[in-house]
Amino acid sequence: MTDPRIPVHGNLIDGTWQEAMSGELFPSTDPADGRRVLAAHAASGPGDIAEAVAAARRAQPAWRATPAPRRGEILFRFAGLLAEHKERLALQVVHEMGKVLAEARGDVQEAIDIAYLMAGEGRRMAGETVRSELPDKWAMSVREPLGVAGLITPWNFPTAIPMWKAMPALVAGNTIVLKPASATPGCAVLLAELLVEAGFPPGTVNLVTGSGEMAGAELVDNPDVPVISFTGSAETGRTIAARAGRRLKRLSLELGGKNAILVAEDADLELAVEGILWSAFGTTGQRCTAASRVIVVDAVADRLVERLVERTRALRVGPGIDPATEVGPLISAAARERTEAYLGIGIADGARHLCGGERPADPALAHGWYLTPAILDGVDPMSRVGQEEVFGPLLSIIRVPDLDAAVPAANQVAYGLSSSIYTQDLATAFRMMSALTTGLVYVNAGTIGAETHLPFGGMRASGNGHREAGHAALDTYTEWKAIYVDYSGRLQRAQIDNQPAPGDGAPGGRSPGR
Ligand code: UN1
Repeated sequence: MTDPRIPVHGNLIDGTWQEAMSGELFPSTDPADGRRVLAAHAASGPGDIAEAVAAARRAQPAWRATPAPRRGEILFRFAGLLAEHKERLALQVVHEMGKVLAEARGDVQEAIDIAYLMAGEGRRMAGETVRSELPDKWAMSVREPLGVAGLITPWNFPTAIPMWKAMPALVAGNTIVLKPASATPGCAVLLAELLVEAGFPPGTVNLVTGSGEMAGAELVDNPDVPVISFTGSAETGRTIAARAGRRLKRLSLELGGKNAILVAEDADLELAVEGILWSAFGTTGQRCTAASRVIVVDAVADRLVERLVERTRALRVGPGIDPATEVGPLISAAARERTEAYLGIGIADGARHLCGGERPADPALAHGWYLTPAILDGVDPMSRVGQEEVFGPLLSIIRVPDLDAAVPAANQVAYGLSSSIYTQDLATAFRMMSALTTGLVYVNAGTIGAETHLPFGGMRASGNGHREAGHAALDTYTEWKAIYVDYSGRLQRAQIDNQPAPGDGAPGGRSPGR
């Protein structure tokens, strides 16, 4: 990292770029070739976070006082800048995170979409106006920002997910401190530069890079950060929840998934194969929405599996930058080892190994974290590989006699993020839409590909009940204020002055004899 050709990036605090207090740096590397250092980033600690939070806190009253439509205009400008710089950002995503270029463009497009959506919220931000129960009294509700929002984001969508959080937080009048994943700080730096260029005032947007233990933890503990939004593993989510709970913080958690694709006897099997391949091995299986299980009825299982294996074997593994690549590297050596370990656990528990799970022999790929996409058949739904999140290119096939058996198999996991059903029968589709207990349900499409104007999130251990994206995202970053205006000129006592007279027989009225 002493190489002068390696760019060095600091933190954005109060509108200026500065190094970490420790003066230390950490490298970001290319998953396609682990030897390649892309940049050196500020290795921040509690002091840096405290400074960023203080700046965000100072900036918040003026930002809150800026009319929401004006705030929205800055988001709109930012969305335009993102679109203008889309290719540059996408290339950064490819080199830092490893996904293939087409998907990296999709990642940035998702950031653009949420920026435009939330820009519009600046002119909506709806509350309610309702009739008071008393005369000459007006009643309404408005959303209020919480203050400083702490955003802790993952590496798998290094532009989309930080913006899923930053855009609703900002348009609602909060200021932010973003702590991006330590694997993808460079993407966050580019985003921060564009946020500054768009015109967010100094202190409104702060970026602090570093590890979760050193920097993220302080954000969760800092008493001046009333709301934390985190996307990552369920394990880290639990730790954050315990710490944030002690301070009664608002907390939005977006955690793992163990998503299933159900295939009915009447499914269009070719379409199902396409959806399964894309959902299981797109982004190298590193989406919280990735399909990790296929639950197929016996009648079509052999045909489906045969076709799946054939197509999986033909998937091209390679660097994301190569347009021919379909499956890029995993994020790190540890992530590859984790997927390999789950393959071993599945085999040990009695599943049949059908294909994949090898480190490619091609010497050109020797220094990247590559693994060929793998399939296990005959997986017991209650076994470890049938239950635990892998976050890599490993698909488990679960065979069931019929759809009645498929539903409990799909639902009996700790997670509840996404699911899908392939069927050509309308009644089956509607039955499954109701029976599948996940926050996202797809019919005749895979488990991935959520759009930004609908709520995104999962049931059970996939989160803590909050949703990102859509109007629902505002719920994380605002609280309700109910306002009553009494212009009657006299004391009016709700629930007392509007009680039914005794004995008038109306509901709630007391009859004289009692
Ligand atoms: C994630 O996997 O963390 O629906 C987010 C999808 C994407 C977002 C995935 N739009 O797969």
